[in-house]
Amino acid sequence: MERLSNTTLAATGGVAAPLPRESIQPGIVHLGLGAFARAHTAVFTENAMLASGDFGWGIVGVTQRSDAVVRQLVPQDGLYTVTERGGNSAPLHVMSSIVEAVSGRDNPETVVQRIAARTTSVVTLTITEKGYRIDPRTGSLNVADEQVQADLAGNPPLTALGQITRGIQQRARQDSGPLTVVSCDNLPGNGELTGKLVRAFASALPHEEASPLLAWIDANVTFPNTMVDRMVPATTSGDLADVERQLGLRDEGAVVAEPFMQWVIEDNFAGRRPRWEDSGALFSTDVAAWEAAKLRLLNASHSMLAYLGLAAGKATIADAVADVSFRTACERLMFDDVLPTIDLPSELDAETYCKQVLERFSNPALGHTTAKVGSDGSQKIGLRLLSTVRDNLDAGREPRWAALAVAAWMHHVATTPPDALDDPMASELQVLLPAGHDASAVVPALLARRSVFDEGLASNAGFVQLLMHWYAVIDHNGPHGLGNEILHG
Ligand code: CS2
Repeated sequence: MERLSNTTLAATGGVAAPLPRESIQPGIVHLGLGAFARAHTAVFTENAMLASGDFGWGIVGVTQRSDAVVRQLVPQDGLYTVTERGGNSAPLHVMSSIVEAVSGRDNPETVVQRIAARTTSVVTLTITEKGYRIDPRTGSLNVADEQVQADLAGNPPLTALGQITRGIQQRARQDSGPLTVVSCDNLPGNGELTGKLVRAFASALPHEEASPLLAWIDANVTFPNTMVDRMVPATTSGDLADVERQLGLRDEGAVVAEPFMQWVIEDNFAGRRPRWEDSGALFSTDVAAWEAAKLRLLNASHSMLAYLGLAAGKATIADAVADVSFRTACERLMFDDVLPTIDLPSELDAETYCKQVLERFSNPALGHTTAKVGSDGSQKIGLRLLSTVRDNLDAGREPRWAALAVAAWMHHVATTPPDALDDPMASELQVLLPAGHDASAVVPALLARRSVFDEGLASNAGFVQLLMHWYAVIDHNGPHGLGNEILHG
């Protein structure tokens, strides 16, 4: 079967790319060209170009560690398809907003040049939690990280923060004008955090480089906060075969997603920006509240379902939420533990939001695996669950349900074979684990991991007791006993 490309697509006369390709000019550099970016950020940008007629927002997409997406997209002239799965799905869509795909690992200097180009006014990023290289003890850039050190030493930068900061430095030298850096990862205050990390990188450079760079950043670069939302599972070979049948062409870069998508952005841009509001993005002054709601309600219950599901042998999130006890655990987490600790944005109604989240999890067509959502737990549980634990403990309440989710993560870590744990901290976690996997051994061992649990949490007797209780239930009672304890315990 022929590959999707400008020429083959025109020849099929079937599904068309709606954007006039020849008119699109690059305007955005996107770091982290994974499935999420192609199904979310790129879709908002493409639709904004279509709606506004301003075609100056073509995307230069950069891959981080692997060049797989570059190999998928380059032979296809950057074209790929988005397939929606579930009720109210739109028809297969051919996306044409990616004008160049660059391997950040193999061509870091090109990345710096693209960020520095006068035509670029926005850098967006979806590099996942671990891509930020945060030192959990300081909450700032981990300057002890080997790769960060190499980037600081002046090698062609391989970390995202190194690429952005070196790109900005080059921009300052070339006088390329203002830049807005838009983080689209599930981190509280993601824009503020990115600004802090960029400044930390710049400050760690030799003084004669650092001070003019920091001054230029203050005057020319902004870092708006955003909240992003769309469930995007990993594309399977079955998905590729489906697309091939519909399109009549082979698309190796295809992505699938739920129909729902949302983007809330702080309107704090240093220069030009796409008219994302024309494609449904919401510009808000209250992004922190949106982000907290999404992270602590949706992402937290997503993680909970992943680890409970993994303990009970459920392959997908839809299978896990179909279990009435697991669904109840999610409801209790959201209503009893999370909602009392956050202020919702005025546009959100708690009941409706939580109901909608559970409906979205139930989408059977999506095939979002518990393994995928459960990956990188060491990077996720602090943001998604431990903030809720802390806030409840501080208020004198028992974080019963958040503790269940954390215990389920511990059980996942303790029962997954060492080489199968999908987590950047896998080896550090494995080292801590005792030989057996019962509660009294595992819970204290993992609580000792200071980059995940701070001293206050690790020594809180009430929290430790909850973890021991839930861990033992998961480990001894089997899925049925666990369900009983959730529903009637
Ligand atoms: C998920 C998220 O994999 C995960 O950790 O919780 O990717 C989730 O699907 C998105 O944040 C939804 O917007």
